[in-house]
Amino acid sequence: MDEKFTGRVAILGLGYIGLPTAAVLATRGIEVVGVDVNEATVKAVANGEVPFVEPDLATAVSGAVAMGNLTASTTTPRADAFIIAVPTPFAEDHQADLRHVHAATAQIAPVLERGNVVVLESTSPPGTTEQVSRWLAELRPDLVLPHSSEGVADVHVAHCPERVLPGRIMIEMVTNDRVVGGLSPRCAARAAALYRVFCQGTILMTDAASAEMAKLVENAYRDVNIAFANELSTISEEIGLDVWEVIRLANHHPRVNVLTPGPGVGGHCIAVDPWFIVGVAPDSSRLIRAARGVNDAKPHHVVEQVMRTCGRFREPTVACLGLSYKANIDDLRESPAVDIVAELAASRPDLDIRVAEPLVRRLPLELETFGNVQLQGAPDAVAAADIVVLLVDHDHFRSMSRSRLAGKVVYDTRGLWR
Ligand code: SAJ
Repeated sequence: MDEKFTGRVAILGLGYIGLPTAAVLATRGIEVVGVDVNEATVKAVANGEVPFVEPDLATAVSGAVAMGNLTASTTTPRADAFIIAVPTPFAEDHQADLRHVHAATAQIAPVLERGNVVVLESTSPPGTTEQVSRWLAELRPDLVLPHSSEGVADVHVAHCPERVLPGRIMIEMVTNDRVVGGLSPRCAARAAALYRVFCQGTILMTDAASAEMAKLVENAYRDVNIAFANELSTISEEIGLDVWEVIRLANHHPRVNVLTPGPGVGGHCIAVDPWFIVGVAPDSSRLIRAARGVNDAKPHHVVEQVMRTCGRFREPTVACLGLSYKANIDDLRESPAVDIVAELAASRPDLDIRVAEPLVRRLPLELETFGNVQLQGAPDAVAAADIVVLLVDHDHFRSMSRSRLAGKVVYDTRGLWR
C-alpha cells in the first residue's frame, strides 16, 4: 500500500513553481505555508493575489487563501514537509549558483524535526540534493541525515524536479509524470507520498542524482534540437532556401521531427540547465556546449540580417513584433526578442524602432532607456514601418491581416506568416 501524506507543508520560494505547487496542495486540503524573502510577494499571496500572470493560478490562490489552507510568511514555520523551490541561476563561469538553495536550507534547519521530509524542486546539478543533506547536517548535528551511513536517518531528503510548461502550469502540475529521487529508497517513498496528493501522472522513484540529471537532460534535449533547427535556418538563409519548407518536407518522414527555428532560446530553463551538465563534465559535453553556442548566437544573427535590410532605406522605421520569450505569455525575462531590440537600438541610434507587445503595458527597463524605441499597438507599428520583424508568434499577430504587410520588407523569425 502506498503511504499517505498528512500534515503541514512549507514551500520556500513563491515563484513560478512554488506558488502553483502551494495552491495545488492547498486546494486539495493540505495546510500550506508559502515562504518568501520578498515581502511584497508574501503580502500579495496572503491577500489571495498573484504577483505574475499564469492561467488559472489566480483562482486557485484566492480560493486556497479563502479556504484558510494557504497562508504566507517571510519566516519558515515548523512543518512535516518542506519544498525548496528557489532559483538556481548560473554564475559567470556557467557553474550553478546554489546560494538561494543554501539560504533556504539554512532557514529550514532550525525548525527541522525527526520524521520531516525535505524536497528540493529547484533544477540543480547532480549531487545538490546530497549537498542539501550535508548542509542540514552541519546545522543540526543532533539529527541523522540520509547522506550519512551512520544509523537510520531521522529526516528524509529527496529531489523532485518541476517539469511544467509556463502557460500550462496548473494543468501540467497535476497531469505530468513526476520523477522523485531519494537519497535512500525510504526518502523517495516519503517524498512520493507528498506528490501523490495532487499528481495524477506516474510517480517514478529513483535515486537523487539520477533525478537531478534526468531534469537537466530533458531541457538539454530540447536545447540541442532547437539548435539543430536554428542552424538549419541560417544554412537555408545562406543558400537561399526557405527553412520552413525544408523542415515541413523532412518532417513527413515517420522518424523525423525537426523543431521550429526562432530568434534564439529564451526562458529561465532551457538556456540555463544544459550548462549544469557542461559544468559537471566539461570535456565530454561537446554537443551540449555547441548547441548553447548556436542558440545564443541566433539573436545577433537576426540583428545582422535586419541591419543588412536597413541599408535599402534612407531613414528606416523598423517594427519589432513581440517581446516575450515565447508565444502567448507575458514573460519578458531572458527573452531573445528583448535582446534583439536592445542590440538594434544601441547599434543604430538613427533607427526609428516601433515595438508591439500586446501582452505588456510598458517597455521593460532595458529598452526604456533608448530614445529611439517606442511601444505601440501592432497595427500602428506595422503601418509606420519599412521593415517588419516578427519576433514572437503570438496568436494576436497570426490573426493580423496580411494586407497590412503589403509593400514592407518582412523578416519573420518564427515562420508565422508563411
Ligand atoms: N523554442 C524554439 N523552437 C522550438 C521550441 C522552443 O525556438 O521549437 C524556443 C521558445 O521560443 C523559447 C525557448 O525555446 O524561447 C524555450 O521555450 P519552451 O517552450 O521550449 O520551454 P520553457 O523554457 O518555457 O519550459 C521548459 C520546458 N521543458 C521542456 O519542454 C523539455 C518545461 O517543461 C520545463 O518545466 C521548463 O523548461 C523548466 O522549468 O525547466
